[in-house]
Amino acid sequence: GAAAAAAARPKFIVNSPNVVYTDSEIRSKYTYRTTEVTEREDGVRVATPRETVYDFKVDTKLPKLGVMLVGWGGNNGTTVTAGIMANRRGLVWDTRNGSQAANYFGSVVMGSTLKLGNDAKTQTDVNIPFHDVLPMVHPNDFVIGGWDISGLNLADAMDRAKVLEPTLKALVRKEMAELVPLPSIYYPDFIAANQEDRADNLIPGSKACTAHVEQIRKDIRDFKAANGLDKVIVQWTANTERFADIIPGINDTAENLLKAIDAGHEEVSPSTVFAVACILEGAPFINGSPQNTFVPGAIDLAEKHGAFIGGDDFKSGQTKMKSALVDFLITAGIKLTSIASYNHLGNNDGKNLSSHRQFRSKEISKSNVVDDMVAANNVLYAEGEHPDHIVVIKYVPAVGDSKRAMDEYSAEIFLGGHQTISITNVCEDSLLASPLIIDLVVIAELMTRVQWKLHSEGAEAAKYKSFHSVLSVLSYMLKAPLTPPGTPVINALAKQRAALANIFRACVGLEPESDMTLEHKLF
Ligand code: NAI
Ligand code: DG6
Repeated sequence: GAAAAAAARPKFIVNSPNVVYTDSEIRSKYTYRTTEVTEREDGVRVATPRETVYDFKVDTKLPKLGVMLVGWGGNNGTTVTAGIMANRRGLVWDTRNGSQAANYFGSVVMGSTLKLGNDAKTQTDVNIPFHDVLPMVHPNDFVIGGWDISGLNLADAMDRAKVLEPTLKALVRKEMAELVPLPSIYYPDFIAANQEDRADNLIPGSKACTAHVEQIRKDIRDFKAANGLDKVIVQWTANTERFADIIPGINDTAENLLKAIDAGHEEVSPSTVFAVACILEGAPFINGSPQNTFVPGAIDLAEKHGAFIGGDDFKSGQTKMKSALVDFLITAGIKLTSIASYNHLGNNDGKNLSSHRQFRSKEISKSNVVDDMVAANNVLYAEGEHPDHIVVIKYVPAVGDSKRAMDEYSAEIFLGGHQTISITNVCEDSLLASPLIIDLVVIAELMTRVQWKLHSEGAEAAKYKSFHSVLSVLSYMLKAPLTPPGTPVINALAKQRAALANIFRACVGLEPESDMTLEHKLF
């Protein structure tokens, strides 16, 4: 609300000639250092340090921010909404283990810190909340709305989800009951047939059309106007859809995609229609499910409109662990030889994924997450060699939202020895995903306020531009990170987090955190 109106006061000041603070901006001059590698004729590699000097500019005025969720009445939608309400109101509720206060555990932005530097006197680390590195919207200030093909109000929908403690539900019930999802678009072929009985809140029409795009755009504009918002970010947390076929002439270019929608082509999914509407409306759109919402035509359209998109598929539990553990094993020089990942869960997501085509989308996003780590280690793996990797998901209604994930990793160690690691991960799926939904919104919003130019382009304000439309900086939160066409995908969790932290450090003119700590080694 009111807190969001003024430019946020920085929580620390960078004392450097390269950093300038104005009433509405932080400007920094930043030298990006890389290493260029070439190969000589005799096969010897030559590594040459390179420098590029950038100017960054961050608009420090925080917008009044709207968040619209597609699939608002689902387990994630209701949980994140109630969770933010609980935090905003500072709620404390009774549980069988005593009283529990609202918190933002599991959110990188709200629950983690980063090292700012060393204390001048003691040389010990000074850590700050991640949220303070740059001015970021506080999730308590989000205005939340959205769409669902099920018309239940959010109080009844949270009962259906069976995620939250009854004592917490009692405290938010009245406010939740006032929230009712907008009707949505439903093309039955894209989600499991077993979802049909909840589809009672629909915009008429069962295939893509321009009227659907226009209705969603209007919904965004109306939500913005009704709540006096400066900006809206839209996130798909609706059912996993099947993959759409990529068809030349239909969804391969922006122009063809728009024509295909207009012609009612059956291969355009609801999530792509939402993406197109958001791109045309200038609302950043993030896909939290695994399907290929961002067909080439959608990416092309985003680039043409300079609109921000991000995806795919929240990386919450098993895969997050995998992208940390596999990175550890392979960078430790241990040869991972197989991963067998079993999941069973009993929520509506599990029900939808019990249908083969929707499972296949999830199988793909869960399976590609180790490729970059394997490819990077040409000591352990020959060209094209890959560990065995299987992903199994089964629907077991009785366990509800409490997802069970069981993983067995096997590896080859010194002199032909074997190491087998088994992990069982049990937790409420939506309590892991909700903080990611928050992080994706906060970071995507921040990225709309960051601009850059080459320092050599001079002081002209007009030269500043935005980051690429595809926000790969969101990769940490996503299982199958979408990256600008032709650029590498990074799945390793530590690298993803370092990119996030170091890009934000660069925006305030600080060097990346190298973890060399020479100050504690050379004296
Ligand atoms: P859910 O099934 O409880 O919620 C999905 C909601 O989307 C339902 O309320 C459904 O009625 C609605 N819906 C379906 N099609 C729609 C459409 N075209 N327009 C508007 N609403 C529509 O599922 P949950 O657990 O909330 O998960 C949501 C998505 O997030 C799933 O695709 C899931 O695979 C994905 N995801 C969840 C993670 C987690 O940890 N919970 C992690 C990674 C991804
Ligand atoms: C079964 O795996 C259901 C899925 O929707 C997952 O729970 C979700 O994708 C989370 O995946 P992960 O691998 O990050 O735990």
